[in-house]
Amino acid sequence: MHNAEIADLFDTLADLLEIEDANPFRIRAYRNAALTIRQYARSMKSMVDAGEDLTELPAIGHDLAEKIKIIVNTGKLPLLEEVRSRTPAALSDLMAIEGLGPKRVKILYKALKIRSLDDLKRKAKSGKIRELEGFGEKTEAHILEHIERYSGKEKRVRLAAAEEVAEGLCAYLRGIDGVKELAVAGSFRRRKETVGDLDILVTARKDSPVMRRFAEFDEVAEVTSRGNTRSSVVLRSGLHVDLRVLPQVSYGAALQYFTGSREHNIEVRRLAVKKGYKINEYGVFDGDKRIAGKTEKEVYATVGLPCIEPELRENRGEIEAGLKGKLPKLIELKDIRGDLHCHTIVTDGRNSIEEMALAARELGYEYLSINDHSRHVTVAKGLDEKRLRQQLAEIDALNQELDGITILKSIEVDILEDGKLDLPDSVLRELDFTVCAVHYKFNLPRDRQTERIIRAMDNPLFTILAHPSGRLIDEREGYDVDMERVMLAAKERGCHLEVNAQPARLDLTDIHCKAAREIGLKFSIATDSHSIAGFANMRFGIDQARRGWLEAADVLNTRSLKKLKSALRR
Ligand code: DGT
Ligand code: CA
Ligand code: CA
Repeated sequence: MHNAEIADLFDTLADLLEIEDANPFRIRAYRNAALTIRQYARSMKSMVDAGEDLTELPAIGHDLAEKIKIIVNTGKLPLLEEVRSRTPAALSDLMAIEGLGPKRVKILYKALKIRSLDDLKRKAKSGKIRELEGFGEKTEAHILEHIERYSGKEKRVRLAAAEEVAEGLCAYLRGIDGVKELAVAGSFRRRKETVGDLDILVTARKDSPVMRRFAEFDEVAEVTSRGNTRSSVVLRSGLHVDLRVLPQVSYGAALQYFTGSREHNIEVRRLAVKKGYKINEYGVFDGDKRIAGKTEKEVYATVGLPCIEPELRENRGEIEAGLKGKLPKLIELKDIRGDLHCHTIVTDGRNSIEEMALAARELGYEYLSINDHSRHVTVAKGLDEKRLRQQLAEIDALNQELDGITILKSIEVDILEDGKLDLPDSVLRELDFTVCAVHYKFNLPRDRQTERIIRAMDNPLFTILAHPSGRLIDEREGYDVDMERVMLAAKERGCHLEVNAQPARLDLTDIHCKAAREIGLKFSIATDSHSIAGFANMRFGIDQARRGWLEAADVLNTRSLKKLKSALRR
């Protein structure tokens, strides 16, 4: 049992109890325990095996310590089984729908008596969902779309996890005799935060055994279909993979078609039809004549478009922008000059300030800010004023000593429930800038959560709002907040937003990123690293930012140190 699995059990328990209207304090206790366990550096199992006292961990009392022991020893949480036995099994299916947390599932369960996905689908189709408070037409459409997807029983996988699987598989396929070109298309290529399945395209010599060998890949659990040009398998990890073998003349057309999104392709086809052409995965045709197909670029050119970056292909305005020659020049990883959010061993990280700084220098960064937690957050050892000052002195000393990297003084300071920041202005004023975050009281009503954040921004020492929605992909819904109001308030006050690059966060979302850019906000793309290994996540933040149409100029940490400092001043 890994910590993440133990944490999942407690989170599931909390979700079900919330649906049952159990005591909110109890629910909170289980959620806090899950949080502690998930981010704890040592494994619960090793601590239990060594007979260590788990009650020393934050948020873990005797009762929870006992439950953890039972989980470690039996793999099960009896209380969860009990609660499960008295609630419909479909509740966890409902909860698995993106955007439906316990709060909304509870409403569906209580108000509409929904007991299964089929129930939900029927009610959504008859327009009953939109009438519920806090739902609306958009959510209803979203729910339907997801049920259709889930009915193929595929589970969405985080991009970073899919990538690990894809790397091994692609290396294997590339090594097969006669394979020429290979690409992973679909949502993976669009760098969507989760993928439903992998869509792999290859071109190969006629006699290549690629199809046979694909089915023989080590990690294949089941071959669901097999043909000469297309096969599908399910891997042991649960990920579905489609492989298509294409003629070279169609490679670009297929890449375009299978990269999608479907919504984007519909618009591209509309343009082709307007010009009297036919477009499909084999090429663009004028009558019987293929006029494009080898490369994506020539496919787009036939409909009067430049080659649109895969991350933009969501039919969110890229077609219009492309026709007008107004596509953004998207940010790239190499534009990044430093990281503006990381933790050290002083709070819940694993490395010292110096180790973090040296690793950042190794990456070619000009600067790195240190953003340990303030005291209110549930991690142990949050900084108070005195310990923050000690850290600042250490940073001064390191800056004297180290060449080639500047350590910036910062913090990840909690936004308290009343909108105050967790440390006095007198010490915050000594920092280069602040990163401010909501870590608790996720369940405030929308208005109060929104007010809380805006009040915090009223403080002129507030610089960047960290992981603005608070969601964890696949684990936890964000808090309920009016993001547009938060964005407008940030703009008015000269505050900035973070694009958190942790694969489980990717927060801001792509859509919010784009909206914020349109408002004129600036962004920090930051890894929130808890060890030097975490810096490698920057590229996932870049992916998300690109999906949000960001250019280098929109992003603070593409600037030189001097320009960064002036941009961070309010
Ligand atoms: P996913 O797998 O759910 O994360 O999302 P995608 O975008 O990878 O979707 P998938 O795997 O169903 O199909 C891959 C691409 O193939 C999709 O983005 C667009 C294209 N495609 C699939 N079916 C259709 C279709 O019926 N019409 C059009 N125009 N394109 C399609
Ligand atoms: Ca796919
Ligand atoms: Ca597919």
